[in-house]
Amino acid sequence: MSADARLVVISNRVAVPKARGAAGAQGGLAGALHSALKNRQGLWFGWSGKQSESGRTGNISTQTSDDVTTATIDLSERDIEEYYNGYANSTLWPLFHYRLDLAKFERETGKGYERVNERFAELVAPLIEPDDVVWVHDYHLVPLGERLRSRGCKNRIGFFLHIPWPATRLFVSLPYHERLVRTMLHYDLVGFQTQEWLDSFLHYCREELGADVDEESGSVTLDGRTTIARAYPIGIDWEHFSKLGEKGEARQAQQRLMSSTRRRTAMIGVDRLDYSKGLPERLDGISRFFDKHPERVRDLVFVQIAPPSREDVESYQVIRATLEQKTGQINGARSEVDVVPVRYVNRGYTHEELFGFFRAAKIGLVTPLRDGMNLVAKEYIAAQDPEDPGVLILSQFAGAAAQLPDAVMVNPHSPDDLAHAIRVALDMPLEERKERHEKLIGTVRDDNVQNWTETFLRDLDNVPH
Ligand code: ADQ
Repeated sequence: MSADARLVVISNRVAVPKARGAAGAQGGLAGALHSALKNRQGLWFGWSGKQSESGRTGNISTQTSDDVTTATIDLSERDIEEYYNGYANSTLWPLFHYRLDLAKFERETGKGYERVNERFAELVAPLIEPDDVVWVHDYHLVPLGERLRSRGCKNRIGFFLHIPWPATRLFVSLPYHERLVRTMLHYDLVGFQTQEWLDSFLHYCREELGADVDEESGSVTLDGRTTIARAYPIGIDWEHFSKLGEKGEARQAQQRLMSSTRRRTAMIGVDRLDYSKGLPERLDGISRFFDKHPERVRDLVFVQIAPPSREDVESYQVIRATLEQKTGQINGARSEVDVVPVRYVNRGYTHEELFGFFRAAKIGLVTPLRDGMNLVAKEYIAAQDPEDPGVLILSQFAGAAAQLPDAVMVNPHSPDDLAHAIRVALDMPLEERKERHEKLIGTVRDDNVQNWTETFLRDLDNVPH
Protein backbone atom coordinates (compact mmCIF):
# COMPACT_ATOMS: atom_id res chain seq x y z
CA MET A 1 0.00 0.00 0.00
CA SER A 2 1.41 3.39 -0.86
CA ALA A 3 0.85 6.27 1.54
CA ASP A 4 -1.88 7.64 -0.69
CA ALA A 5 -3.68 4.38 -1.43
CA ARG A 6 -7.40 4.96 -1.39
CA LEU A 7 -9.21 3.93 1.74
CA VAL A 8 -12.47 2.01 1.48
CA VAL A 9 -14.41 1.94 4.74
CA ILE A 10 -17.31 -0.45 5.10
CA SER A 11 -19.64 -0.17 8.06
CA ASN A 12 -23.26 -0.87 8.82
CA ARG A 13 -24.34 2.76 8.69
CA VAL A 14 -22.84 5.60 6.73
CA ALA A 15 -23.04 9.17 7.97
CA VAL A 16 -23.19 11.59 5.06
CA PRO A 17 -20.38 14.07 5.86
CA LYS A 18 -22.42 17.26 5.79
CA ALA A 19 -24.70 15.92 8.52
CA ARG A 20 -21.81 16.20 10.95
CA GLY A 21 -23.88 17.29 13.95
CA ALA A 22 -26.19 14.36 13.46
CA ALA A 23 -23.25 12.00 13.13
CA GLY A 24 -22.46 12.33 16.82
CA ALA A 25 -25.99 11.44 17.78
CA GLN A 26 -25.71 8.21 15.81
CA GLY A 27 -22.78 7.04 17.89
CA GLY A 28 -19.05 7.41 18.24
CA LEU A 29 -18.23 5.45 15.14
CA ALA A 30 -19.59 7.96 12.65
CA GLY A 31 -17.45 10.92 13.68
CA ALA A 32 -14.33 8.78 13.94
CA LEU A 33 -14.65 7.36 10.46
CA HIS A 34 -15.35 10.68 8.85
CA SER A 35 -12.03 11.93 10.17
CA ALA A 36 -10.23 8.88 8.75
CA LEU A 37 -11.67 9.35 5.29
CA LYS A 38 -11.39 13.12 5.01
CA ASN A 39 -7.87 13.36 3.63
CA ARG A 40 -7.74 10.17 1.57
CA GLN A 41 -10.49 10.77 -0.99
CA GLY A 42 -11.99 7.75 0.65
CA LEU A 43 -15.04 5.71 -0.19
CA TRP A 44 -17.51 4.83 2.55
CA PHE A 45 -19.92 2.00 1.83
CA GLY A 46 -22.84 0.86 3.96
CA TRP A 47 -26.55 0.88 4.65
CA SER A 48 -28.45 4.13 4.17
CA GLY A 49 -30.58 3.41 7.24
CA LYS A 50 -33.62 3.29 4.94
CA GLN A 51 -35.97 0.51 3.98
CA SER A 52 -36.12 -0.17 0.23
CA GLU A 53 -39.56 0.58 -1.15
CA SER A 54 -39.43 -2.12 -3.80
CA GLY A 55 -38.00 -4.78 -1.51
CA ARG A 56 -34.93 -4.87 -3.82
CA THR A 57 -31.51 -3.95 -2.47
CA GLY A 58 -29.37 -3.63 -5.61
CA ASN A 59 -29.34 0.15 -6.05
CA ILE A 60 -26.27 1.98 -4.85
CA SER A 61 -26.67 5.67 -4.23
CA THR A 62 -23.44 7.68 -4.26
CA GLN A 63 -22.56 11.22 -3.37
CA THR A 64 -19.31 13.08 -2.85
CA SER A 65 -18.88 15.86 -0.36
CA ASP A 66 -15.90 17.16 1.59
CA ASP A 67 -13.61 14.73 -0.35
CA VAL A 68 -15.50 11.69 0.91
CA THR A 69 -17.63 9.57 -1.41
CA THR A 70 -20.44 7.71 0.24
CA ALA A 71 -22.09 4.73 -1.42
CA THR A 72 -25.21 3.49 0.31
CA ILE A 73 -27.80 0.82 -0.21
CA ASP A 74 -31.28 0.40 1.19
CA LEU A 75 -32.27 -2.86 2.87
CA SER A 76 -35.53 -4.76 2.67
CA GLU A 77 -37.88 -4.94 5.65
CA ARG A 78 -36.88 -8.56 6.24
CA ASP A 79 -33.17 -7.76 6.08
CA ILE A 80 -33.58 -4.98 8.63
CA GLU A 81 -35.55 -7.24 10.94
CA GLU A 82 -33.23 -10.24 10.73
CA TYR A 83 -29.80 -8.71 10.22
CA TYR A 84 -30.00 -5.40 12.09
CA ASN A 85 -32.70 -5.67 14.77
CA GLY A 86 -32.22 -9.42 14.96
CA TYR A 87 -28.76 -10.92 14.87
CA ALA A 88 -26.68 -7.75 15.27
CA ASN A 89 -28.70 -6.02 17.98
CA SER A 90 -30.57 -8.83 19.71
CA THR A 91 -27.84 -11.49 19.63
CA LEU A 92 -24.32 -10.10 19.21
CA TRP A 93 -24.76 -6.75 20.98
CA PRO A 94 -26.20 -8.15 24.24
CA LEU A 95 -23.87 -11.15 24.27
CA PHE A 96 -20.76 -9.05 23.65
CA HIS A 97 -21.90 -6.70 26.44
CA TYR A 98 -22.17 -9.65 28.85
CA ARG A 99 -25.99 -9.63 28.80
CA LEU A 100 -26.65 -13.25 28.07
CA ASP A 101 -30.03 -12.78 29.75
CA LEU A 102 -31.08 -10.43 26.92
CA ALA A 103 -29.47 -12.30 24.02
CA LYS A 104 -31.77 -14.07 21.59
CA PHE A 105 -30.53 -16.99 19.55
CA GLU A 106 -32.69 -17.52 16.46
CA ARG A 107 -31.57 -19.52 13.45
CA GLU A 108 -33.54 -17.28 11.06
CA THR A 109 -31.86 -14.06 12.16
CA GLY A 110 -28.47 -15.77 11.91
CA LYS A 111 -29.26 -16.64 8.32
CA GLY A 112 -30.40 -13.08 7.64
CA TYR A 113 -27.09 -11.81 9.03
CA GLU A 114 -25.11 -14.03 6.68
CA ARG A 115 -27.36 -13.10 3.76
CA VAL A 116 -26.87 -9.36 4.27
CA ASN A 117 -23.12 -9.76 4.68
CA GLU A 118 -23.09 -11.66 1.40
CA ARG A 119 -25.16 -8.87 -0.18
CA PHE A 120 -22.72 -6.23 1.07
CA ALA A 121 -19.83 -8.23 -0.43
CA GLU A 122 -21.59 -8.64 -3.77
CA LEU A 123 -22.35 -4.90 -4.05
CA VAL A 124 -19.11 -3.44 -2.71
CA ALA A 125 -16.66 -5.83 -4.41
CA PRO A 126 -16.96 -4.16 -7.86
CA LEU A 127 -16.20 -0.76 -6.26
CA ILE A 128 -12.88 -1.95 -4.79
CA GLU A 129 -9.77 -1.22 -6.92
CA PRO A 130 -6.71 -3.50 -6.70
CA ASP A 131 -4.62 -0.98 -4.71
CA ASP A 132 -7.32 0.05 -2.25
CA VAL A 133 -7.00 -0.65 1.44
CA VAL A 134 -10.22 -1.93 2.92
CA TRP A 135 -11.31 -1.32 6.51
CA VAL A 136 -14.39 -3.12 7.79
CA HIS A 137 -16.09 -1.98 11.01
CA ASP A 138 -17.92 -3.58 13.84
CA TYR A 139 -20.09 -6.47 14.87
CA HIS A 140 -22.63 -6.12 12.07
CA LEU A 141 -20.04 -7.13 9.49
CA VAL A 142 -17.79 -9.73 11.10
CA PRO A 143 -17.98 -12.23 8.18
CA LEU A 144 -17.64 -9.61 5.44
CA GLY A 145 -13.89 -10.05 4.92
CA GLU A 146 -14.29 -13.75 4.29
CA ARG A 147 -17.17 -13.04 1.88
CA LEU A 148 -14.96 -10.58 -0.02
CA ARG A 149 -12.11 -13.10 -0.17
CA SER A 150 -14.47 -15.69 -1.63
CA ARG A 151 -15.13 -13.20 -4.44
CA GLY A 152 -11.41 -12.97 -5.20
CA CYS A 153 -10.64 -9.78 -3.27
CA LYS A 154 -6.87 -9.85 -2.59
CA ASN A 155 -6.58 -6.41 -1.01
CA ARG A 156 -5.31 -5.77 2.45
CA ILE A 157 -8.41 -5.93 4.64
CA GLY A 158 -8.58 -4.85 8.27
CA PHE A 159 -11.39 -5.19 10.79
CA PHE A 160 -12.06 -3.17 13.93
CA LEU A 161 -14.47 -4.20 16.65
CA HIS A 162 -15.92 -1.18 18.46
CA ILE A 163 -17.56 -3.17 21.23
CA PRO A 164 -16.08 -5.53 23.83
CA TRP A 165 -15.04 -9.08 23.04
CA PRO A 166 -16.56 -11.37 25.68
CA ALA A 167 -14.71 -13.90 27.82
CA THR A 168 -14.50 -17.34 26.21
CA ARG A 169 -16.90 -19.04 28.68
CA LEU A 170 -19.56 -16.52 27.72
CA PHE A 171 -18.81 -16.37 24.02
CA VAL A 172 -19.24 -20.10 23.51
CA SER A 173 -22.96 -19.66 24.35
CA LEU A 174 -23.31 -18.35 20.81
CA PRO A 175 -24.44 -21.11 18.46
CA TYR A 176 -21.97 -21.36 15.57
CA HIS A 177 -19.41 -19.29 17.48
CA GLU A 178 -16.62 -21.15 15.75
CA ARG A 179 -17.96 -20.34 12.31
CA LEU A 180 -18.08 -16.64 13.17
CA VAL A 181 -14.51 -16.47 14.49
CA ARG A 182 -13.11 -18.49 11.62
CA THR A 183 -14.40 -15.81 9.23
CA MET A 184 -12.40 -13.22 11.22
CA LEU A 185 -9.21 -15.05 10.43
CA HIS A 186 -9.54 -13.98 6.79
CA TYR A 187 -8.67 -10.40 7.72
CA ASP A 188 -5.04 -9.31 7.67
CA LEU A 189 -5.46 -7.25 10.83
CA VAL A 190 -8.12 -7.37 13.54
CA GLY A 191 -8.30 -4.51 16.08
CA PHE A 192 -9.90 -4.34 19.53
CA GLN A 193 -10.44 -1.38 21.85
CA THR A 194 -8.48 -2.75 24.82
CA GLN A 195 -5.90 -5.31 25.84
CA GLU A 196 -8.60 -7.08 27.85
CA TRP A 197 -10.85 -7.72 24.84
CA LEU A 198 -7.81 -8.68 22.78
CA ASP A 199 -6.71 -11.20 25.42
CA SER A 200 -10.19 -12.77 25.42
CA PHE A 201 -10.09 -13.13 21.65
CA LEU A 202 -6.62 -14.69 21.65
CA HIS A 203 -7.67 -17.04 24.45
CA TYR A 204 -10.65 -18.18 22.40
CA CYS A 205 -8.53 -18.77 19.28
CA ARG A 206 -6.01 -20.82 21.22
CA GLU A 207 -8.36 -22.81 23.45
CA GLU A 208 -11.39 -23.33 21.22
CA LEU A 209 -9.97 -23.28 17.70
CA GLY A 210 -6.57 -24.75 18.50
CA ALA A 211 -4.91 -21.92 16.58
CA ASP A 212 -1.23 -21.16 16.93
CA VAL A 213 -1.20 -17.91 18.93
CA ASP A 214 1.78 -15.67 19.62
CA GLU A 215 0.73 -13.23 22.38
CA GLU A 216 3.71 -10.96 21.79
CA SER A 217 3.02 -10.13 18.15
CA GLY A 218 -0.70 -10.92 18.28
CA SER A 219 -0.39 -13.39 15.42
CA VAL A 220 -3.03 -16.09 15.10
CA THR A 221 -2.29 -18.87 12.64
CA LEU A 222 -4.88 -21.40 11.57
CA ASP A 223 -5.01 -23.57 8.45
CA GLY A 224 -1.88 -21.90 7.08
CA ARG A 225 -3.28 -18.34 7.26
CA THR A 226 -2.04 -15.71 9.69
CA THR A 227 -4.04 -12.80 11.09
CA ILE A 228 -2.58 -10.17 13.40
CA ALA A 229 -4.78 -9.10 16.33
CA ARG A 230 -3.94 -5.98 18.37
CA ALA A 231 -5.47 -3.38 20.67
CA TYR A 232 -6.14 0.12 19.28
CA PRO A 233 -8.00 2.27 21.83
CA ILE A 234 -10.13 4.77 19.92
CA GLY A 235 -10.03 8.47 20.79
CA ILE A 236 -11.98 11.61 20.02
CA ASP A 237 -11.35 14.10 17.24
CA TRP A 238 -9.36 16.35 19.57
CA GLU A 239 -8.62 19.06 16.98
CA HIS A 240 -12.28 19.47 16.22
CA PHE A 241 -13.80 18.89 19.64
CA SER A 242 -11.47 20.98 21.79
CA LYS A 243 -12.22 24.06 19.68
CA LEU A 244 -15.98 23.80 20.04
CA GLY A 245 -15.90 25.90 23.19
CA GLU A 246 -15.16 28.96 21.04
CA LYS A 247 -18.51 28.64 19.30
CA GLY A 248 -21.48 30.73 20.34
CA GLU A 249 -23.71 27.69 20.45
CA ALA A 250 -21.44 26.05 23.06
CA ARG A 251 -21.32 29.19 25.20
CA GLN A 252 -25.07 29.58 25.09
CA ALA A 253 -25.60 25.96 26.09
CA GLN A 254 -23.16 26.34 28.97
CA GLN A 255 -24.91 29.50 30.12
CA ARG A 256 -28.31 27.90 29.79
CA LEU A 257 -27.44 25.01 32.06
CA MET A 258 -25.57 27.16 34.57
CA SER A 259 -28.29 29.74 34.94
CA SER A 260 -30.98 27.11 35.32
CA THR A 261 -29.14 25.27 38.10
CA ARG A 262 -28.19 28.46 39.92
CA ARG A 263 -26.01 27.63 42.90
CA ARG A 264 -26.41 23.88 42.63
CA THR A 265 -23.67 21.68 41.12
CA ALA A 266 -24.76 20.14 37.84
CA MET A 267 -23.84 16.50 37.31
CA ILE A 268 -24.30 15.22 33.76
CA GLY A 269 -24.77 11.92 31.94
CA VAL A 270 -24.94 11.72 28.13
CA ASP A 271 -25.60 8.34 26.58
CA ARG A 272 -27.57 6.61 23.89
CA LEU A 273 -30.55 5.02 25.60
CA ASP A 274 -29.02 1.55 25.84
CA TYR A 275 -28.99 -1.04 28.62
CA SER A 276 -25.20 -1.37 28.32
CA LYS A 277 -24.81 2.21 29.54
CA GLY A 278 -25.95 1.40 33.08
CA LEU A 279 -28.64 4.07 33.29
CA PRO A 280 -31.07 2.43 35.77
CA GLU A 281 -28.10 1.46 37.96
CA ARG A 282 -26.89 5.06 37.77
CA LEU A 283 -30.24 6.33 39.01
CA ASP A 284 -30.14 3.78 41.82
CA GLY A 285 -26.77 5.20 42.85
CA ILE A 286 -28.14 8.75 42.80
CA SER A 287 -31.15 7.66 44.80
CA ARG A 288 -28.81 6.08 47.36
CA PHE A 289 -26.81 9.30 47.52
CA PHE A 290 -29.93 11.30 48.37
CA ASP A 291 -31.02 8.65 50.89
CA LYS A 292 -27.72 9.09 52.69
CA HIS A 293 -27.50 12.86 52.28
CA PRO A 294 -31.05 14.21 51.94
CA GLU A 295 -29.94 17.79 52.64
CA ARG A 296 -27.74 17.76 49.53
CA VAL A 297 -30.72 17.88 47.24
CA ARG A 298 -30.03 21.62 47.39
CA ASP A 299 -26.40 21.09 46.25
CA LEU A 300 -26.79 18.76 43.32
CA VAL A 301 -28.89 18.47 40.18
CA PHE A 302 -28.47 15.52 37.84
CA VAL A 303 -29.06 16.02 34.12
CA GLN A 304 -29.35 12.86 32.04
CA ILE A 305 -29.42 13.31 28.27
CA ALA A 306 -30.39 10.06 26.57
CA PRO A 307 -31.75 10.04 23.02
CA PRO A 308 -33.66 6.85 22.18
CA SER A 309 -31.93 4.31 19.95
CA ARG A 310 -32.90 0.98 18.33
CA GLU A 311 -36.52 1.56 19.23
CA ASP A 312 -37.73 -1.47 17.28
CA VAL A 313 -35.92 -3.82 19.65
CA GLU A 314 -37.99 -4.80 22.68
CA SER A 315 -35.25 -4.55 25.31
CA TYR A 316 -34.81 -0.89 24.31
CA GLN A 317 -38.48 -0.15 24.93
CA VAL A 318 -38.18 -1.77 28.34
CA ILE A 319 -35.17 0.31 29.35
CA ARG A 320 -36.95 3.50 28.36
CA ALA A 321 -39.94 2.68 30.54
CA THR A 322 -37.64 1.71 33.45
CA LEU A 323 -35.83 5.03 33.31
CA GLU A 324 -39.00 7.06 33.23
CA GLN A 325 -40.22 5.19 36.27
CA LYS A 326 -37.01 5.57 38.25
CA THR A 327 -36.69 9.26 37.43
CA GLY A 328 -40.27 9.75 38.56
CA GLN A 329 -39.60 7.93 41.81
CA ILE A 330 -36.56 10.01 42.75
CA ASN A 331 -38.22 13.27 41.81
CA GLY A 332 -41.43 12.25 43.58
CA ALA A 333 -39.54 11.48 46.78
CA ARG A 334 -37.01 14.33 46.77
CA SER A 335 -38.43 17.37 44.96
CA GLU A 336 -39.29 20.62 46.71
CA VAL A 337 -41.42 23.34 45.16
CA ASP A 338 -38.26 25.02 43.90
CA VAL A 339 -35.95 21.98 43.52
CA VAL A 340 -36.15 18.98 41.17
CA PRO A 341 -33.13 16.66 41.57
CA VAL A 342 -33.20 14.76 38.26
CA ARG A 343 -33.75 16.15 34.77
CA TYR A 344 -34.19 13.47 32.19
CA VAL A 345 -33.99 14.63 28.58
CA ASN A 346 -34.92 12.20 25.82
CA ARG A 347 -33.27 13.87 22.82
CA GLY A 348 -30.01 14.45 20.99
CA TYR A 349 -27.95 17.66 20.88
CA THR A 350 -25.23 18.96 18.61
CA HIS A 351 -21.63 18.46 19.69
CA GLU A 352 -21.39 22.24 20.29
CA GLU A 353 -24.27 22.09 22.74
CA LEU A 354 -22.88 18.98 24.42
CA PHE A 355 -19.55 20.76 24.86
CA GLY A 356 -21.34 23.61 26.63
CA PHE A 357 -23.30 21.24 28.89
CA PHE A 358 -20.16 19.27 29.75
CA ARG A 359 -18.34 22.44 30.68
CA ALA A 360 -21.17 23.66 32.85
CA ALA A 361 -21.37 20.33 34.68
CA LYS A 362 -18.88 19.91 37.52
CA ILE A 363 -19.37 16.13 37.58
CA GLY A 364 -19.51 13.82 34.55
CA LEU A 365 -21.12 10.47 35.23
CA VAL A 366 -20.06 7.74 32.78
CA THR A 367 -21.06 4.43 34.28
CA PRO A 368 -21.67 1.74 31.63
CA LEU A 369 -21.98 -1.86 32.78
CA ARG A 370 -19.81 -2.73 29.79
CA ASP A 371 -18.56 -0.51 26.97
CA GLY A 372 -16.04 -1.03 24.17
CA MET A 373 -14.42 2.34 24.90
CA ASN A 374 -16.88 5.21 25.63
CA LEU A 375 -16.14 8.47 23.90
CA VAL A 376 -18.41 10.54 26.13
CA ALA A 377 -15.86 10.12 28.94
CA LYS A 378 -13.17 11.62 26.70
CA GLU A 379 -15.41 14.41 25.42
CA TYR A 380 -16.30 15.36 28.99
CA ILE A 381 -12.60 15.69 29.88
CA ALA A 382 -11.87 17.66 26.70
CA ALA A 383 -14.61 20.18 27.48
CA GLN A 384 -13.38 21.11 30.98
CA ASP A 385 -11.87 24.45 31.98
CA PRO A 386 -8.30 23.51 33.06
CA GLU A 387 -8.41 26.19 35.78
CA ASP A 388 -11.62 24.84 37.31
CA PRO A 389 -12.16 21.35 35.89
CA GLY A 390 -15.04 19.04 36.69
CA VAL A 391 -14.63 15.49 37.99
CA LEU A 392 -15.16 12.42 35.82
CA ILE A 393 -16.76 9.42 37.55
CA LEU A 394 -16.01 6.43 35.36
CA SER A 395 -17.09 2.79 35.38
CA GLN A 396 -14.31 0.28 35.79
CA PHE A 397 -16.03 -1.72 33.03
CA ALA A 398 -15.72 0.91 30.29
CA GLY A 399 -12.86 0.29 27.87
CA ALA A 400 -11.82 3.87 28.65
CA ALA A 401 -11.05 2.92 32.27
CA ALA A 402 -7.76 1.31 31.24
CA GLN A 403 -6.62 4.61 29.74
CA LEU A 404 -8.06 7.02 32.29
CA PRO A 405 -7.02 5.77 35.74
CA ASP A 406 -7.16 9.30 37.18
CA ALA A 407 -10.93 9.43 36.94
CA VAL A 408 -12.89 8.53 40.07
CA MET A 409 -13.41 4.84 39.36
CA VAL A 410 -16.65 3.06 40.30
CA ASN A 411 -18.34 -0.30 40.14
CA PRO A 412 -21.60 0.71 38.40
CA HIS A 413 -23.47 -2.29 39.85
CA SER A 414 -23.07 -0.97 43.37
CA PRO A 415 -25.39 1.89 44.44
CA ASP A 416 -23.21 2.43 47.54
CA ASP A 417 -20.08 2.75 45.45
CA LEU A 418 -21.80 5.23 43.13
CA ALA A 419 -23.20 7.25 46.03
CA HIS A 420 -19.75 7.40 47.60
CA ALA A 421 -18.12 8.50 44.34
CA ILE A 422 -20.67 11.30 43.94
CA ARG A 423 -19.88 12.58 47.42
CA VAL A 424 -16.13 12.42 46.74
CA ALA A 425 -16.58 14.30 43.45
CA LEU A 426 -18.85 16.95 44.97
CA ASP A 427 -16.37 17.69 47.74
CA MET A 428 -13.13 17.35 45.79
CA PRO A 429 -10.80 20.33 46.35
CA LEU A 430 -9.71 22.40 43.36
CA GLU A 431 -6.07 21.31 43.68
CA GLU A 432 -6.95 17.63 43.33
CA ARG A 433 -9.37 18.29 40.48
CA LYS A 434 -6.63 20.11 38.58
CA GLU A 435 -4.07 17.40 39.22
CA ARG A 436 -6.36 14.65 37.99
CA HIS A 437 -7.52 16.69 35.01
CA GLU A 438 -4.00 17.45 33.87
CA LYS A 439 -3.22 13.74 33.63
CA LEU A 440 -6.51 12.86 31.98
CA ILE A 441 -6.33 15.59 29.37
CA GLY A 442 -2.85 14.43 28.30
CA THR A 443 -4.20 11.03 27.34
CA VAL A 444 -7.32 12.37 25.64
CA ARG A 445 -5.27 14.87 23.60
CA ASP A 446 -2.52 12.44 22.57
CA ASP A 447 -4.56 9.27 21.98
CA ASN A 448 -6.93 10.98 19.59
CA VAL A 449 -8.84 9.58 16.65
CA GLN A 450 -6.25 10.71 14.10
CA ASN A 451 -3.62 8.70 15.93
CA TRP A 452 -5.96 5.76 16.11
CA THR A 453 -6.60 5.67 12.37
CA GLU A 454 -2.97 6.34 11.49
CA THR A 455 -1.74 3.55 13.76
CA PHE A 456 -4.30 1.05 12.56
CA LEU A 457 -3.74 1.82 8.88
CA ARG A 458 0.05 1.84 9.26
CA ASP A 459 -0.09 -1.60 10.86
CA LEU A 460 -2.47 -2.81 8.15
CA ASP A 461 0.13 -1.72 5.63
CA ASN A 462 2.90 -3.60 7.41
CA VAL A 463 1.39 -6.87 8.58
CA PRO A 464 2.24 -9.97 6.52
CA HIS A 465 -0.18 -10.29 3.60
P1 ADQ B 1 -21.56 4.25 21.38
O1 ADQ B 1 -22.13 3.09 22.11
O2 ADQ B 1 -22.52 5.06 20.62
O3 ADQ B 1 -20.34 3.82 20.45
P2 ADQ B 1 -19.81 6.32 22.75
O4 ADQ B 1 -18.42 5.90 22.56
O5 ADQ B 1 -20.07 6.89 24.08
O6 ADQ B 1 -20.87 5.16 22.57
O7 ADQ B 1 -20.13 7.39 21.65
C1 ADQ B 1 -21.30 8.12 21.68
C2 ADQ B 1 -21.18 9.35 20.80
O8 ADQ B 1 -22.50 9.83 20.58
C3 ADQ B 1 -20.38 10.46 21.45
O9 ADQ B 1 -19.65 11.14 20.47
C4 ADQ B 1 -21.47 11.35 22.04
O10 ADQ B 1 -21.15 12.71 22.12
C5 ADQ B 1 -22.62 11.13 21.08
N1 ADQ B 1 -23.87 11.28 21.81
C6 ADQ B 1 -24.32 10.53 22.83
N2 ADQ B 1 -25.50 11.03 23.28
C7 ADQ B 1 -25.78 12.10 22.53
C8 ADQ B 1 -26.82 13.07 22.52
N3 ADQ B 1 -27.82 13.06 23.41
N4 ADQ B 1 -26.78 14.02 21.57
C9 ADQ B 1 -25.76 14.07 20.72
N5 ADQ B 1 -24.74 13.22 20.70
C10 ADQ B 1 -24.74 12.25 21.59
C11 ADQ B 1 -19.69 2.59 20.10
C12 ADQ B 1 -19.23 1.70 21.27
C13 ADQ B 1 -18.32 2.50 22.21
C14 ADQ B 1 -17.14 3.08 21.42
C15 ADQ B 1 -17.63 3.80 20.17
C16 ADQ B 1 -16.47 4.20 19.26
O11 ADQ B 1 -20.34 1.19 21.99
O12 ADQ B 1 -17.84 1.70 23.27
O13 ADQ B 1 -16.44 4.00 22.23
O14 ADQ B 1 -18.51 2.98 19.39
O15 ADQ B 1 -15.67 3.11 18.96
